[in-house]
Amino acid sequence: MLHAITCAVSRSINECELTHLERTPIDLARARQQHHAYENVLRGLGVQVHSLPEEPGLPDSVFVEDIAIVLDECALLTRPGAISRQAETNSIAAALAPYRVLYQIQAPGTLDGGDVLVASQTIYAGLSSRTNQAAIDQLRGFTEPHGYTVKEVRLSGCLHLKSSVTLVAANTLLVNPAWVEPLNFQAFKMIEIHPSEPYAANALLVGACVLYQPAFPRTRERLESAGIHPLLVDASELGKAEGALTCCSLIFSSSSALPA
Ligand code: CIR
Repeated sequence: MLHAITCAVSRSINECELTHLERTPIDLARARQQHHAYENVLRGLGVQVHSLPEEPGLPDSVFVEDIAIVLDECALLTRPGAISRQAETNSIAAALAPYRVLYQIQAPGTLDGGDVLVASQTIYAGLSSRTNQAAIDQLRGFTEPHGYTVKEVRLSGCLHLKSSVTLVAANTLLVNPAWVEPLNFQAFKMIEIHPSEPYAANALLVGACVLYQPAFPRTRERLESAGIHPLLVDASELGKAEGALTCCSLIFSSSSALPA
């Protein structure tokens, strides 16, 4: 069974962190409606959604992906690169504790989960304005004993690694080559986004299904030509907070729970 941790959109979302976007007003009711629809699509796929209550004082807390890396063997709580987000770890630690042994990134390391792409036993970690070398070294230390290999990836022009590349099938990546060098991922089949849709590389793979935003029709055509027919989920309001689809959940399997 797959689980997803989500967190309701904060009433303070209009005070969110922004790095590459100009601030524009976010309609809270619309953002919440889109977020509920996202949760319902996950439920429709048979995922058990653990929807955490709103955090009024944490504007970016809907973007739970940044707060933990959940592997089959353990979970790693991050130390988010934006100071305003560091208290988000408290509720996520409590939500994950029944399912995984927890580790945590320590200072001076900072890491956002959006910079971490797990593909089978390889973990790609983006060096970004949020994720530093000290944290990637710690990530390596926590995960290599479990058989993972951590590969560092350089980014330019985007917030997180998963703004520029995500999995759309076990062996296929959707990539924006303007933001990340595709040669980093030579083991994969690669679909490039349409250059007119720079934010189009963030898709959410859940089991064998791909969730995708209707805002990127030209890239969607490329997915469909490759035999990938996504379920459409609109996250345009959260996009104004520089979030996308992967950011809004932590998805993991319960088959590897804590040792008895
Ligand atoms: C931030 O800047 O931290 C939030 N406003 C957006 C985070 C989006 N998260 C993600 O892409 N994983």
